[in-house]
Amino acid sequence: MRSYSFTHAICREPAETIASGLRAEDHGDPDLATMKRHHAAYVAALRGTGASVTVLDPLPEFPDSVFVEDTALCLPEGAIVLRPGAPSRLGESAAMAPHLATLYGGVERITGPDSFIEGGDILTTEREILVGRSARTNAAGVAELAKIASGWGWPVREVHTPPGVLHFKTDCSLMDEETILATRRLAASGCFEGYRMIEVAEGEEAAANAIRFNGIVLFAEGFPRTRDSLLSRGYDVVEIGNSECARLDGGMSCLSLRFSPGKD
Ligand code: CIR
Repeated sequence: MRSYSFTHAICREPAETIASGLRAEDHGDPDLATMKRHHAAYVAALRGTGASVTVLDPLPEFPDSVFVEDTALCLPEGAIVLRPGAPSRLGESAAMAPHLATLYGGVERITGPDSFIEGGDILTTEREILVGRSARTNAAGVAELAKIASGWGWPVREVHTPPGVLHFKTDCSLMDEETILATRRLAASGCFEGYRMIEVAEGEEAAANAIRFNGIVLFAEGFPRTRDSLLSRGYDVVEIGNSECARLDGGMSCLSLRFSPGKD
């Protein structure tokens, strides 16, 4: 399954400047030592599936650089280096590009000066790529991405990230080739027609940002009703502490790029 079977992942250690990371609302600064502990558990869970996981050195000049997902879209056919819409994060993509170029033998890039797109707004399913327009991802960014990905045979569908929500995937995740976990507000928008839906429990909206990675679902700790609903459907759920990333609007998907270079 190309949408959740992966041979590789890339993560980046949180930097000592993490407390300067972006956030929509201030709930206090993250604690670096706790975040590092959670990050190590996350990396161990990815590695536990047999994938080769590269952990890059911290980049103190970019406080949000632990959230590597926003820098690129990685497909079996190639990697596309993105242009984050947050000005303080633009340079993170350039720092990621050489690592992807080594693994893929080259990369594509979003280049338009007015094109912005972040990986958190991109959900790759088995049959298509959904991209949510948001405060970070604009029409020009989606159009550039669509041109490259459609050349590789991927349908790209533009959808909308709910107002006030950071990224499209803040509110949804792929569980398997036909199933999506989502908040009620996003599921109600109708963008998942044709998929089987699992709604997160009311009051557990932050549980919607999970990741299916090979045989497991990495899932933020602290959302027991949604966790039990996934367990009862047979998913192998691995809970990971997310208290510190959550202070910066981050979740499970943001912490890795997941891919299988060169498979088609
Ligand atoms: C930001 O606001 O850009 C970071 N503090 C959080 C990024 C989370 N990334 C993601 O969900 N893909």
